[in-house]
Amino acid sequence: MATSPNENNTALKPEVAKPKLPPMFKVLLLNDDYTPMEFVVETIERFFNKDREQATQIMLKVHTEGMGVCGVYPQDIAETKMTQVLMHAKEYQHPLQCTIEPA
Ligand code: TYC
Repeated sequence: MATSPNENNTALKPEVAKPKLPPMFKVLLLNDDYTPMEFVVETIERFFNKDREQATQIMLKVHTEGMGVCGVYPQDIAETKMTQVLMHAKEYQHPLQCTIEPA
């Protein structure tokens, strides 16, 4: 019997576009007893594109709860922001800590 085309179902299925979202990471600030509140607010404004009010809310959450999320980004951007915050804090000799974790 003549084999019909694609009898074994080997033809490629039409590709359905499935855009893959990159894994996201939270950038967290940690509380400490020494970094001035004003410095933390300015840091959040500068590196996370928040306005004064948003930055103040985040700073107060970190201050009262121990940590808080400044933003959620793809891994390379999250790592860059963490490094920027740590370098900025070091430059001004504040012990402010920043870390990332999977969202
Ligand atoms: N706890 C600090 C203070 O009382 C303020 C502070 C807030 C420090 C947030 C770090 O990530 C931080 N001066």
